[in-house]
Parts: sequence; C-alpha cells; structure tokens
Amino acid sequence: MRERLKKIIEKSQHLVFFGGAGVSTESGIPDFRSEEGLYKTRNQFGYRPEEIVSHEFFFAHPDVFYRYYFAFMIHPQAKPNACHRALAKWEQEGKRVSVITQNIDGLHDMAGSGEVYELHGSIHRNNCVKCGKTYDLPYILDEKNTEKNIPYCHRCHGMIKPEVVLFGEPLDQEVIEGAVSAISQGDTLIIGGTSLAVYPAAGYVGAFRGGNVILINKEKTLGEVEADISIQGPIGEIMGSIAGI
Ligand code: BV8
Ligand code: ZN
Repeated sequence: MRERLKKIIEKSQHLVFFGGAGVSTESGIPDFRSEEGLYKTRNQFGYRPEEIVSHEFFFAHPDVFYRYYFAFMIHPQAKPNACHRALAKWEQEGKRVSVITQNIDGLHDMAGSGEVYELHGSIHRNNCVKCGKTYDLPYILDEKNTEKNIPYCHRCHGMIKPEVVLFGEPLDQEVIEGAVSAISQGDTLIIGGTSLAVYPAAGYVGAFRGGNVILINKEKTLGEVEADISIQGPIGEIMGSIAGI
C-alpha cells in the first residue's frame, strides 16, 4: 500500500492535502473526537467543550472561554512533525502542494509550507473586538494573567478575540475560495487526520476533480469519503516514511 502511495505522490504535480486535528497529535496536541480527544475527556468547566468554543459562549462567558482556551487549545511549544515536514519537502522539491487545514496551530507554516489555507483560523492572530488592532500569541499569553484571564487591547481596552472560527461563525470567504479552487485543481488529494465531522469544511473535499483520493486516518472517519487508497495508522509516521524523512 505504502509503495503504491509513494508512486502516486512521486508522479503527482499538484498535491492537495486536507487535514485536521489528527495531523498534530504526533506533535503533542490532542485532537477533539478520538477516545482521548478533548471532546470525550471530562473537564472541570461544567460545560461541553463544543459549547465553550462557540460564538455565543465566547461573548457570554469570555472568562470561562479563555480559561478553557489557555488550558487546552494553546500549545506554544509544539513543533511540526513528519507529516508537516513531508508536505513542505515535496513543495521544496518542485511540486505544487496546497495545504488545507482545519487546525489553528500554525504548524504547516512553521514547517515551511507556502500555500496554506487555515479554514478555522489561527491562534497566532488575535484581534481587538472594538478597534480591530491585531495582536500576536505572545501578547495574549502575557496578558492572560490580568483581569479574569481575558486579554485586553492596550489601545482601547476592548476585549481581544482569537482569530479562530468558533461554532456558529462563518469561515473567511477568501480562504474558502482559495481552498476550494486549489482542491478543484489538484491531481492527487490526501485527506488525513480528520473525522470529517465539521461543516462546511468537510464538504470542500467534494470539489476534487483529479485522479487519486488517499485517506490516512487512525480511526474510521465520521463523514463518508470514497478513497482509492485508505490507510489506517499514524499520519506523521506514514507521510514521513514516504518522504524519506
Ligand atoms: C458555520 C474552534 C454558519 C476552533 C472548531 C449539522 C450539519 C451540518 C453542519 C452543522 C450542523 N449543526 C451545526 C452545524 C454547523 C457546525 C458543525 O459543523 N457542527 C457539526 C460538528 C455538527 N459548523 C459551524 O458552526 C461552522 N460555522 O457553519 O457557520 C454561519 C454562516 C453565516 C453566518 C454565521 C454562521 C464553524 C465550524 C468551526 C468549528 N471550530 N473549533 C478550534 O479550536 O480549532 S471545531 C474543531 O473541529 C476544530 O476546529 C477541528 O479542526 C474541527 C474538525 O475536527 P477534526 O480536525 O476532524 O478533528 P477530530 O478530532 O474530529 O478528528 C481527528 C481524527 O484524526 C480522528 O478521526 C482520529 O482518528 C484521527 N487521528 C488522530 N491522531 C491521528 C489521526 N489520524 C492519523 N494519524 C494520527 N496521528
Ligand atoms: Zn482596541
């Protein structure tokens, strides 16, 4: 199976990668819907995690949101793993590699990929809800010890909101258009480390018109996908071995 996959990737000129939280578990960041995922494990907050990471909840209880966010969703020490690095390597070797990710950790950027569509935003961008001033991650990490753990804007004292797409919020139109266009142009689509449970993101893979669809996931996905090759296993190890890293 891996040999066949290796040949397909070698021949491919435009690889499209569509990934989710499972891509970063080998970097030490937990996913959401696995048995050990954030949505399955108990937390001390008294709310379901899906409720906490929603638009309505953020504005109703920003203090609880930020306690949860800092405790579980920010992993400043995480480094790209072999999956992130394999994609960057293939791009360096001359292929077009479009990376469409539902992750907010910025690890594809850090690995050196040049064409990354962050469908659900990024922990590295943060904006004041009042005046729009932008802040980086170190600022909000430093600010979290002040007033109720909520980071505030130093210019207007408005609340800062991470530029991540919470449940009930629309995805950025430009990012959607870029991602869908890239998917529709690719000759190979690799889907990996995602349950394909969250919409509209999961629906975008339907725009693929190319040759081979490859699925690499630890567990069965919740959303249906017809794959030419399906491999059950850890994506970092699999992609790394194919890329020879
Ligand atoms: C919107 C915050 C409209 C950021 C997240 C019913 C039907 C269709 C849609 C809906 C519906 N009811 C409600 C909706 C809408 C809702 C939705 O999809 N809900 C679902 C869950 C039912 N969607 C929204 O609200 C979206 N917005 O619709 O807006 C709108 C329009 C106009 C105006 C206003 C509003 C917004 C969705 C944003 C969600 N944001 N979190 C963050 O923290 O990241 S959710 C969260 O899910 C993350 O973002 C995550 O990226 C995303 C997807 O999950 P996955 O990445 O797939 O992760 P998961 O844990 O599920 O799976 C991991 C997989 O990897 C597992 O299968 C595991 O086996 C595998 N794995 C693990 N390790 C490895 C591995 N595989 C290989 N190797 C490994 N090492
Ligand atoms: Zn401000």
